[in-house]
Amino acid sequence: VSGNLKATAIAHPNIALVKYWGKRDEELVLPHQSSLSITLAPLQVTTTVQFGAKGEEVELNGRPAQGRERERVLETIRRVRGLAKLPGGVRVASTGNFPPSAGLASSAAAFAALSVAARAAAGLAFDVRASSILARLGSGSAARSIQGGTCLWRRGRRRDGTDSFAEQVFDAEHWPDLRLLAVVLEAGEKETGSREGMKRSVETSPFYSAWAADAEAEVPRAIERIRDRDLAALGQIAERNAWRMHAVAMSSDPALCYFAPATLGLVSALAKARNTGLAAWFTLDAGPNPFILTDLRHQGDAGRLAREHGAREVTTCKPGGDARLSEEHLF
Ligand code: 2P0
Repeated sequence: VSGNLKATAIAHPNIALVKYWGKRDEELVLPHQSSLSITLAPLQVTTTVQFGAKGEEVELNGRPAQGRERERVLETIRRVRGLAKLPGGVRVASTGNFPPSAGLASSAAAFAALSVAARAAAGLAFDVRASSILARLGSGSAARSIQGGTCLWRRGRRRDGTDSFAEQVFDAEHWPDLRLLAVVLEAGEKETGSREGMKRSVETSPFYSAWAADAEAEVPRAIERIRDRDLAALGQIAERNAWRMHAVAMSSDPALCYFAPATLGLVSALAKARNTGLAAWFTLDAGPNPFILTDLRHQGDAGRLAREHGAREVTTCKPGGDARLSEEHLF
């Protein structure tokens, strides 16, 4: 891995059950509240980094990265270069096995894979905390994709962010029957990205501080439900946390509504289906495409319900493993 200053890493995205929505420090990507997520297999991003190249070359899904996207990748690279005191240029290539615009948290997997690959290419030892902090600086939710299973991103207290990183609470084998269905109702980029949306909520929602306090208090309760593998109780927490995050978004000025009509249709149908025995709950990030939280026994029925209510695509995910190094370099 070291020696030729090149390394490749693979990381899964994650879905938050208690969500991150709002920064107390935008520069350092420090959240107002802790969040809790499940790492998602088989979705993954593979990234190869090589230091000592000529110039700075960044290729994402087969195309040269442009503008802000390219800049964010190079910021992560420069942090590692500074730590390892490496001269010269860099070459980065990254590819995912799912479309980046489908709302499947691709930035989380991308910055986690980039952080692990860049540190390894620079000859730095693998370190969960350092990797999680580096990933966080690229994109907050990426802090939670360094490890597999259930990950807790503690908000931390320090101004320099050295105590704001994610760690595994339960590994991927803790709950092998858990299923998370990624439901694509609408493809395409959302109008207002998470970064801008959460900033607007912090600055303008009259409910913001209530949101942050409530989410913080939900984290230990959600951890207990996962410990007990209590799907119904966990589903209830996940749904109410998603509703509350969206209530804060909707109460921002101008209002942010990430629901599409089809989102509301599916969410209502899911609530009805639960009355007739379907063990399935939803969660929703900053876009119209929900995830359905269910288990092995109910994944078929939950997937059918999603398709009956407008899903173009349903990808069945389960808890995934840690970000890891690979010998199969992209170049
Ligand atoms: C989450 N989201 O906890 C929440 C729920 C979206 C809704 O983290 O600005 O790409 O790069 O830190 O991590 C998506 O926002 O934002 C996100 P930045 P990020 O997964």
